[in-house]
Amino acid sequence: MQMLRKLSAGLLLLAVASFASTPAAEAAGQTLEIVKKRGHLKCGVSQGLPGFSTPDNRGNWTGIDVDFCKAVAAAIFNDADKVKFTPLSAKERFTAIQSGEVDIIARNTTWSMHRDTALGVDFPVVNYYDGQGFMVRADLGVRSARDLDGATLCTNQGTTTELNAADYFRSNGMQYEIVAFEKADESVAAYNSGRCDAYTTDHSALYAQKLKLSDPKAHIVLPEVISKEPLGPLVRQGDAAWNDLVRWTHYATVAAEEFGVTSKNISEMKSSSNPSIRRLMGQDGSFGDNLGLSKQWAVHIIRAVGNYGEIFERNVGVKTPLGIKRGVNALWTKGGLQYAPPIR
Ligand SMILES: N[C@@H](CCC(=O)N[C@@H](CS)C(=O)NCC(=O)O)C(=O)O
Repeated sequence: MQMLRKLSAGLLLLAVASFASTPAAEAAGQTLEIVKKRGHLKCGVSQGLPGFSTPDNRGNWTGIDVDFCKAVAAAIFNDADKVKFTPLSAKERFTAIQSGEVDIIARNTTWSMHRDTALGVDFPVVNYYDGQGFMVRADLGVRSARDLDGATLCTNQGTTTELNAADYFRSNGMQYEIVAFEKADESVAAYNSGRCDAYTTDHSALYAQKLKLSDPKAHIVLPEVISKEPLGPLVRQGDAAWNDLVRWTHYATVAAEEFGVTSKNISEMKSSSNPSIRRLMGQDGSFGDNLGLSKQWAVHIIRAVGNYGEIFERNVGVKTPLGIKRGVNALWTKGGLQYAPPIR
């Protein structure tokens, strides 16, 4: 009995301690209420990655990940500007979400099993399917990653890149050396100055960082994709409603693209008789209410940032300096992986 009492007291203590030590425990299940009360969303982004999250010289942020947070702000406030951006290094990002410093991170972050299960965070959805690659100076004469035996690689600390490189070189019986910097600009500068033979990171980031080199045309991205890097927003673990809101914010933009709803035709689309479009627009059903939002949540998102295709093309597409093709990020109906579960 004594034993049992001790045990249950111990368990209670453990439960209290683990609740108290849960980062921002008071926010569990209440992130949306806290954000609404505060009047803006706190969004963690990169320290500057063109096409994904980058500030201009007046401090205005743009990019796919920036648009993701703007979309969440639009869904909540019908105002895409109600968001404050916090630049975070790759290493800092997990602590920032765990501690409650930000409500969401949209920072070209790979959803991996370790991160999802061991870091107290959740990955609601993938907003950009990517994979790791290499960039080299064209005059190095290397045209395939298989020619990188003995190379020195520049990369960033706290990213998935080091382990992927280790796996790739080991499984191909190749030698390499890696130099990892905390700040992305340090690794770009080191590569630019010739400190490394290759720069390795996500393919999208290679295209982005290439723009920062003194002579971008003198560098090529090698064809190999050596890993899976499903990039997406992350939230603190333990708030399923917030997780839903973030997930469906992305799916609203994908569904809009599937149905041909754009930021330009959204007003006409509101009177569509297509039942799927009517549900997305909040004309039928109570999908917004179920998320704790207004009926027109998706209209607010699409009006502010557009559908997924518009977001992609505006920030990283073939007409931007990054010049990335839709590839695996095309809609599933066009051979890609972007697929929204039904809104019904
Ligand atoms: N997707 C990978 C890599 C993400 C990453 O941080 N990449 C660096 C290298 S390009 C970066 O985004 N730097 C921009 C910055 O730190 O501002 C991960 O989640 O670990």
